[in-house]
Amino acid sequence: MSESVLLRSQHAGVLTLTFNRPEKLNALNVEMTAALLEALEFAERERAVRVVVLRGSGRGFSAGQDLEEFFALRASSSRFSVAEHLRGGYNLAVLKIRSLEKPVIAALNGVAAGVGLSLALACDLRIAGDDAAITLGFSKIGLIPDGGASLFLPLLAGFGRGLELAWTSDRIDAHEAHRLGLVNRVVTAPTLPDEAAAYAQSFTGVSAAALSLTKRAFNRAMLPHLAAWLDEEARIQEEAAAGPDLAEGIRAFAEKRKPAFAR
Ligand code: T3D
Repeated sequence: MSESVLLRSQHAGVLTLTFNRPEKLNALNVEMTAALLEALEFAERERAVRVVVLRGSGRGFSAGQDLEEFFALRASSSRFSVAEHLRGGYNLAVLKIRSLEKPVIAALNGVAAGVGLSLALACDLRIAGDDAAITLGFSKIGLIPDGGASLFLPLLAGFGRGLELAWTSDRIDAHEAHRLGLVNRVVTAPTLPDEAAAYAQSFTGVSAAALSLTKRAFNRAMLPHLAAWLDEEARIQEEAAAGPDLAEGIRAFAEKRKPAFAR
């Protein structure tokens, strides 16, 4: 039997979920997204789970949507809709991360890109190894930041810097991400697993009611229209995906060259 694409481990109130497709830099596919949703639902139900940590195995957190799978899905049916793909997968995961009334912490090792980064930005807190590298990546394939990144990125980094990162897909390191407010803490790369566990553990000593009600209050204050925005973001992504740049962007990625966009 093949190993699970999402590993679960639970210790002293902390549920750790590990993206596990290291050979693909933990690129997200339908199976992994479904497993993530199921694990978040488990975390919601299970009283013994006080904090959730999301991490990646191997040398990265996640490289975003699996472009090979995405290409195959698009090719498999003329009725394939990017908006529906987002609404039925990543957007549900983002909504679940936000509605889960327990801290959800992303532990960033190596690269976080595309919708992998979006999921990290939707988490409550982020701790990064000093080997972490962040890149939006969407613009390189003619897309807009999705999975809530068009909201969480400007919220955390500010409008101008967020827009610049989204447009350029510039790769920034952990210290720059910290300076911009995209991550809460930076630790040396080898210590990340232990530091993330200790960080998560520290919240098990805080009143669970205070944690959950504070998260609810922040959500209501800052993200009152999250569900509606994710829906609209998906609609705009559909528009982006309808142009010729997406196909060229994906081809260029597969051929390991720079894209040559038509316009
Ligand atoms: O409907 C919808 O859901 C649309 C939603 C889209 C959401 C998105 O996430 S769009 C953005 C998708 N992600 C990207 O465009 C990022 C693509 N990856 C990269 O740009 C680079 O891999 C990284 C900057 C992330 C890391 O670069 P590097 O040099 O450290 O690693 P690498 O050599 O490029 O990648 C290592 C392997 O992982 C490589 O495979 P190989 O050649 O060794 O067999 C590479 O092809 C594979 N890989 C990396 N990213 C993806 C991937 N395979 C599939 N999908 C990927 N996203």
